Amino acid sequence: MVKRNTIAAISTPIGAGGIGIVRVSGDDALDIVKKHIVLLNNKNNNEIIPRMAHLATFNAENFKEQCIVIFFKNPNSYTGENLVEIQCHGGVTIANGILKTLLNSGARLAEAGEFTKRAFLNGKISLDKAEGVMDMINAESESEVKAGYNLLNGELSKKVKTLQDNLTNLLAEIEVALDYPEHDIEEQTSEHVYNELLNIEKELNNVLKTSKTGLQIKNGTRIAIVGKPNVGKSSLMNALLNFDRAIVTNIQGTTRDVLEETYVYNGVKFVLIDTAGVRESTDIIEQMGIEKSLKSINSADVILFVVDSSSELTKEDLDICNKVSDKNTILVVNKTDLPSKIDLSKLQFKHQIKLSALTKANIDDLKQLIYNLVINSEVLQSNLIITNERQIEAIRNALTDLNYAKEGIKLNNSLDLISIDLNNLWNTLGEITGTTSNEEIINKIFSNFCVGK
Ligand SMILES: Nc1nc2c(ncn2[C@@H]2O[C@H](COP(=O)(O)OP(=O)(O)OP(=O)(O)O)[C@@H](O)[C@H]2O)c(=O)[nH]1
Ligand SMILES: [Mg+2]
Repeated sequence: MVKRNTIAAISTPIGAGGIGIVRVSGDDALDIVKKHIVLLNNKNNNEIIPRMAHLATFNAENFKEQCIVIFFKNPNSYTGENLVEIQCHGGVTIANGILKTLLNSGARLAEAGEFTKRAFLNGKISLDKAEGVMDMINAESESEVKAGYNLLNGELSKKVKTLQDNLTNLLAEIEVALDYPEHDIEEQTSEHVYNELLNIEKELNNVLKTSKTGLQIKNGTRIAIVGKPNVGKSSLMNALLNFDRAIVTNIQGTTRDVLEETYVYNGVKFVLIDTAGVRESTDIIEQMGIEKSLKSINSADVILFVVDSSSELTKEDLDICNKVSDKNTILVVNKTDLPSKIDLSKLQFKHQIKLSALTKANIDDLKQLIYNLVINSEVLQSNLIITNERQIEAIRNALTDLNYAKEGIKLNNSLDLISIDLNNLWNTLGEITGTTSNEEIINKIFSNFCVGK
């Protein structure tokens, strides 16, 4: 293992809380911590036994603290190095004081994500697993936690490893064919390699297919609420969120700017976008708002086209209808608590719901309808969903290399050349798990992690 200097950081959020954790990792981690602690139960001559929780007094520069010290001896630790965790009382000052004392005793402050980066560099964790950890920490919904956990659990790593092993076998097969030209099995070998490449392609495409749902899980499905003024768009936003986020009045043109807010339904994140009511207007501010409303129609995954059931349809409704009819639209017939005056025959939409934003009747049905419309529950149940842009890109690159290899075989290239293509593919697959990634990429990925992780 490469000798690296010892790093320290606070791993818990800064603020009042039950406990705070300061982590120290590196060859000298235990020696540095030992300078400042006295074990309270000194049966073993102040000896710190790995993986045992020791109650200790920590003598910080300007105060004393009672804490729990746990030592993980290399290589059996998160980072693969000697690692000490000091669990102190929560709050801003205590953990900071302990950290400061350690920094003045030979440790240096860890960079963002440096503990996990060391885990990666020491072979404890692959890049996709590390990204899984980060996805879990940043998750805003349970489906993101699940997807992150599956990465951490090695679902992607295992798949990549199997594909790489397949390639290794093919390379060995080519080697044999080249070593024994008298057996005349080149053509047969090429054909076998081609068929195996088709299998690998299928596997990669299956993984890639999950990324549509994966990105929806990560970024949230964008739902634009559109309609003419006063039909109850902002009321619908508030009803879906279950709190008063948007201003509601009976004045037409109340909403001027685009408002965004997130909600989670069935463990999946949705981003609601309330927009200004679309109509002809001479008011310059309102015009700008309306322009944004029209733009959001094009950028949303789902459109809730809201009409008011208590009044007759107008030209404004029909104009908006034309703009949303070729999109993924749900017709929302609002204000059903009032007597109906609307003739819906002019509005033909595959998905339609009648509700009242005021009484909240059928609001949950709308949430379910949106969910069913955009979430592929089969993918959601599967144990591997790709949510990460870098991983998606790496899989795409592997598919490009694979295509290149296939083309080579079709052109009757020699087995020598085919073996070069297979090697390239093997390396590109390695970028998914990080085994063949360059330092610059690795540094960039870990710099997005938080300090202390
Ligand atoms: N009876 C009844 N009134 C509603 C319902 N939904 C909204 N309203 C009323 O309709 C009026 C307009 O509601 P908003 O939510 O501000 O309408 P909007 O579509 O956002 O209007 P703009 O922002 O002007 O485009 C308010 O007085 C609401 O209380 C409903 O389901 N039933
Ligand atoms: Mg509004």
